[in-house]
Amino acid sequence: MKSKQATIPVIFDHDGGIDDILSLLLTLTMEQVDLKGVCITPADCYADDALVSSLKLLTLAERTEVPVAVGELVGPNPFPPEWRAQPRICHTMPAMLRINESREAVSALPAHLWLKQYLQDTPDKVTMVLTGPATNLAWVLQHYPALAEKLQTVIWMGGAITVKGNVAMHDHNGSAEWNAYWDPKATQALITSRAPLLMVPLDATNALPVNKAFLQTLAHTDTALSDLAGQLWANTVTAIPAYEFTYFLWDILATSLLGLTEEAYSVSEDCLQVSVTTPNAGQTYRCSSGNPVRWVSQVNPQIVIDYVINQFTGDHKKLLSSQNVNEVL
Ligand code: AGV
Ligand code: CA
Repeated sequence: MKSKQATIPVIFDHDGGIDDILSLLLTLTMEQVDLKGVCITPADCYADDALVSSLKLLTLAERTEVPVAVGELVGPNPFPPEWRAQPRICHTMPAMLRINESREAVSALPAHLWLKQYLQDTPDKVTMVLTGPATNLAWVLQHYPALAEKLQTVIWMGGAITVKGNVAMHDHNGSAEWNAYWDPKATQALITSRAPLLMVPLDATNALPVNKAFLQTLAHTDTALSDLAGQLWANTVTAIPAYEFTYFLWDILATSLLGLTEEAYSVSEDCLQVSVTTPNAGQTYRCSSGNPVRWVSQVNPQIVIDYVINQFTGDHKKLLSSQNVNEVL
């Protein structure tokens, strides 16, 4: 990864969950990130909600020229409707309702075709951050494998390699992570592709629960931006099934890799395989031969938490400085 000072062109493909929306907000606080486009995968959300929330945040950050493309490809294993409905809250909170979102840069193309076109046209390599299933990028890599050369790094939140998964379905043995399970063939296509992948699996994110201590620390920074983030996170504490802090910094960790220094995490490299059949569809497991894949195996939780809270405090940033947020909100 480039140094923190260099500009990183980034395409952000998310699936509209509350932490996906928080992750988009996080990228907008990063001065080194040059956001080139936002793709939406209609997985852990309903696409309309994800679109409105994305547009509101881009409007807030005065980045209304950033293209947003809505995905139309879907995986075979849908997310529970209760989870998909939950993120509507993101654009229904007063602070978000007050933002009059611009629709000027909504793409007429579905996300997979917009992404193909962007990669074909760009002379420069781009980093992708995927915080949902890899369906859009997998389609591009399957139909246009040479476009892998346009990718600097693909950071993907997904998979569970040496730990148990988080899928609890009647026909599943619990070994898969949800983003990998939603579209197991896309997961397989990504992992076996020539794309320079850096996976962020549950192995890494399990060390980062969104607990009361984290929310309390964020709340005490007491800025307009940290309040917006804290209110979004507050809506996750009733996440089904546990009703208490079952959320983790899943997508947030993946996004933070754009800004974290290497002391914050360690990377392993292994050959990985993906199951595409029951009862372990979407399981990502190590094997003895195949394509080596880099994955984040450990994090220093305190460094990650300090980084995230500092970004959301916002008073040292030009974009989304506390003052700016107060004016817009
Ligand atoms: O498996 C983690 C992924 C992340 O991309 N998502 C949520 C994050 O956006 C699926 C998920 C797992 N458990 C969930 C999830 C829960 N309790 N509620 C909503 N989504
Ligand atoms: Ca997600």
